[in-house]
Amino acid sequence: MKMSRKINVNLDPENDFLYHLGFDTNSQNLEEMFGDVRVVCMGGSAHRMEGFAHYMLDILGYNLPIGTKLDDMTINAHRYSFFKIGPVISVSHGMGMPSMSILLHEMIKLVTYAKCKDPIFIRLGTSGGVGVDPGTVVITDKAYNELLHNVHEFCILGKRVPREAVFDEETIKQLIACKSEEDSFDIVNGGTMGTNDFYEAQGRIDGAVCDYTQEDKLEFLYKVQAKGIKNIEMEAPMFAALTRHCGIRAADVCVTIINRLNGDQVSLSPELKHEFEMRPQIVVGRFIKELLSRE
Ligand code: R2B
Ligand code: URA
Repeated sequence: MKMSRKINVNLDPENDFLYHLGFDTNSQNLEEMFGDVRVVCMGGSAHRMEGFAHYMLDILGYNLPIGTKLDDMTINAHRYSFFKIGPVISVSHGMGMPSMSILLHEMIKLVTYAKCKDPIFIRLGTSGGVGVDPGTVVITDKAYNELLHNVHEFCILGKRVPREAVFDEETIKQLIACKSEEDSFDIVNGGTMGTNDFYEAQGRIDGAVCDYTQEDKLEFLYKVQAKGIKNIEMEAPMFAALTRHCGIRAADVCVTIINRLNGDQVSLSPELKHEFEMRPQIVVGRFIKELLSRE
């Protein structure tokens, strides 16, 4: 199914500054720079997304000319870290919806100005599992806000605006099909709750303050689980809603680093953290290889 792209009619394609990326349509030819992009991969940490860029370089079998290295193309903007590996972009989005939404607005404008054909946006993240084993990869179908509604609700011009927060069905199916018999981890499909805070909004009792009991927390987490929600993170509703609103295919692929029904503290060894963080990369890497092999 072809998605139809909806974009702001106020934009001047000849004169737009993607301020937080440090690109502009005035002095740069974005079509020449990015017209070949098929997949935009985003993740919270700059370090992880640089690692993913190297991983993609490796699995796509690209060789950099001797004496060169992968450079952060947005280094002068000092906000996100951004790498291009052939038709793949790997860019960090920081933590939470405000940070990711700024990146997303500018990335959607970038792929539009660059005339990219049906680009796919994927978030590779970490999350807290709800009744699933740590290390499980969750591919989100519906995103839920902190009130457990399947919308992203935020304020525009002093009014609450709810937007549908659903990811692209076809992309989800294709990502699930990337499971291999040899994998030592599960891939599950389900709901994801996205919150505006890591501690109280996720019902943790180990923040700097906590005005509820362990029993209140578990009552809430069981309610979350009963909705079909498999994990909790901090970006899914906004990501699903903004991409859907613009007609961009998107998917959220997150590994769980804790089962929240068993506790709050994340105490993984650096080795296990790295192993878990590689899992979304492995799945998305297979998805991209398969996509490019079909084209
Ligand atoms: C998952 O991990 C981060 C918080 O630790 C946040 O960006 C998220 O969604
Ligand atoms: N990221 C979150 O937002 N929550 C968790 O519990 C783990 C990672």
